[in-house]
Amino acid sequence: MRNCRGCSGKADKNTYLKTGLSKETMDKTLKHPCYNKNAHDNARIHLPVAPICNIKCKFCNRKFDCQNESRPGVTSNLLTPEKALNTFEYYNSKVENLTVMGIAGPGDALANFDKTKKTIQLIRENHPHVAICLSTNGLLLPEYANELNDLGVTHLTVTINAVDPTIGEKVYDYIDYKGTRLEGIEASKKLLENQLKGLEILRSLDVMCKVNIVAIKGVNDFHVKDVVGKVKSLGVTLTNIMSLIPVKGTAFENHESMSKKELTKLRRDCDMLVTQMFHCRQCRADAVGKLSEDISQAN
Ligand code: CLF
Ligand code: SF4
Repeated sequence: MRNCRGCSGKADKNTYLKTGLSKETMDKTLKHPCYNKNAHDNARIHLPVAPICNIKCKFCNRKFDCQNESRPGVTSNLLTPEKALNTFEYYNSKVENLTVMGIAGPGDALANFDKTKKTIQLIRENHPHVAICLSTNGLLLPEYANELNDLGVTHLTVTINAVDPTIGEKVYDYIDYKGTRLEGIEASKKLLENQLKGLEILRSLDVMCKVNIVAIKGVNDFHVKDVVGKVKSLGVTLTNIMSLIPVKGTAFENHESMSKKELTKLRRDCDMLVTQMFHCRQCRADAVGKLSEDISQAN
């Protein structure tokens, strides 16, 4: 069985050769600053074309960017797919080594599938050498995984905050799925089912994936290792644990965040199971530049 492959900062070309991915995807991974920490001179751009979300995480205030991938703070400007292409071209002429186009909100990339699809098509047609990277909560992943592969998506992040629905219901308020709103445990069960099914499908495709986990003290932090173990059993080889950022107007607005030390310890513990990302910047849904140097607010 082929794995849903991730890679790590430790990985080199020989590592990727074992993955079963195409040479094109392997080459793009080597130039992806999130998937390969040695690619720190490469830049990525997030094109904020996806305003809607189909779930409600209890830590999310929809005035801000999706916290499952991005740091909250300010609302990103929204772009149409055509404006997104113009924005890409503007920055492509200014930023060296712009090798990745990501869609990371401000809502969910797949909950806005038409806009996401059009944006991917425009970038692929005009800039085929750029890696196409999406992040999603995974609710619609079983429905779209094959089409994403056909569209040329090379990298995909699924955020999974719990693999036990009784813990999941403490993280998620509801999901909107196929015209029905599910709440509580029913919501977290269906979300988890689709996230895992989506990862299963990705195993057979030419898409490198990682799993993000938002660690919330006393809610799911003690369970993060279980999440990492579960996704490892599905072939995932790179996970990214991020600390909750408390946001005003949410159930967790006064919740204590993990300290840097606690986060590093959790990442190190989980690194024994699956390679961890230690260099995530929890960037904005409209971030541009190297991970260490977001220039989105400078222009
Ligand atoms: Fe963007 Fe995410 Fe793709 Fe990277 S970010 S969609 S995988 S191109 Fe990277 Fe930013 Fe961390 Fe995300 S540093 S928040 S992991
Ligand atoms: Fe908010 Fe992202 Fe959760 Fe949607 S998936 S509710 S945008 S944090």
